[in-house]
Amino acid sequence: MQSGPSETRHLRAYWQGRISRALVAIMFAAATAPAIADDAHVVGRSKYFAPKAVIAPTIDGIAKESAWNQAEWQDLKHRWLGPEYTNDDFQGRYKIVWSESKIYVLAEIVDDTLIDTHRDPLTQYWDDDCLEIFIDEDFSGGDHQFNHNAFAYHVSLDNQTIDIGTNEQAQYYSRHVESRWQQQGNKVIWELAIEIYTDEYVDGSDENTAATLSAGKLMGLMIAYCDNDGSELRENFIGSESVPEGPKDRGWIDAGLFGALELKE
Ligand SMILES: [Ca+2]
Ligand SMILES: [Ca+2]
Ligand SMILES: [Ca+2]
Ligand SMILES: [Ca+2]
Repeated sequence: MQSGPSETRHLRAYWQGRISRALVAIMFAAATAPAIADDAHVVGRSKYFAPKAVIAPTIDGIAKESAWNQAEWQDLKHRWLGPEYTNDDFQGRYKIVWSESKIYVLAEIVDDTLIDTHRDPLTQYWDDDCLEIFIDEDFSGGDHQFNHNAFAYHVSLDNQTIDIGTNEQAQYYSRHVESRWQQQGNKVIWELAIEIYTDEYVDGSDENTAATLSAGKLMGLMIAYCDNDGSELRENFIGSESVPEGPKDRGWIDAGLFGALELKE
C-alpha cells in the first residue's frame, strides 16, 4: 500500500518529533552526567564523583569525619541474585572519598541477620554476609577472572579481604584493604580504606607499589553485598550497577559491568 501526502506529512512530523526528543535527551544527559559510552563497558553504567578528603577518615566504623559530608550517597539497589527482599532484610548505600594514597568507602547496610558460617575465610566466602568492592584502576573494562586487570575484593565480617589470584585460587588481599564496621541502631556502618593497584600487580611479590591518585583520574568501581540469613548459599546478591543481560553475578569476571568513578579535587 502506498502512502498518500497526508501520511507522508504524518511520518515526517513523527520523525522530526523523535529526533528533537532524542536531541533533548542527549543534551539533558550531557548536562547532568557524562554518558559512559565505550566498547569495553555495558551500556548504562553509572558515574560517581568522589571528592578529595582534606583529612582522611579514620577507619573505625564511626562515620563522624567531615570528609564523609562532602560525598553523595549511591544506592545498592540492583538485585542480581535471589528473591525480592524487604527493607528489614536488606538496604544498602555507600559513599566514596579519596586521598593520594587510597580510596575510602563508607557503606551503610541494613541486614536482619549477620552471618559468617564458613569460618575458613577462603571457603565459600561469597556465601557468608560480605561486602564486595570491585575496582578497575584504569577503567579498562574486560576480563579479570584470573588476572589483575581489576580486583573483586570480598570483605568478610571479620575484615578479611579475598579475591582470586593469577594461580586461579582464592587469596588474601587483606593488606590492600583496611576494614572496620560497627552497629549503630539497625545499621552496620562500615568504613574501608583501599590501596589501588594496577594490572601490573604480581601475586606474592614484595615489589608491588600502590598507585598514586590524583584529581581527574577515572577508575572502574562497583559495590555489592552478599546477604545470607542462614541458608546454605547466599540468599541475595545486590549491587550498585544494573546488569541488563547475561549472568547478573558476573562482576567477579567482567569489569565491563563496573561504573565509572571520577576523582574530583
Ligand atoms: Ca571513622
Ligand atoms: Ca538479610
Ligand atoms: Ca584494568
Ligand atoms: Ca545477612
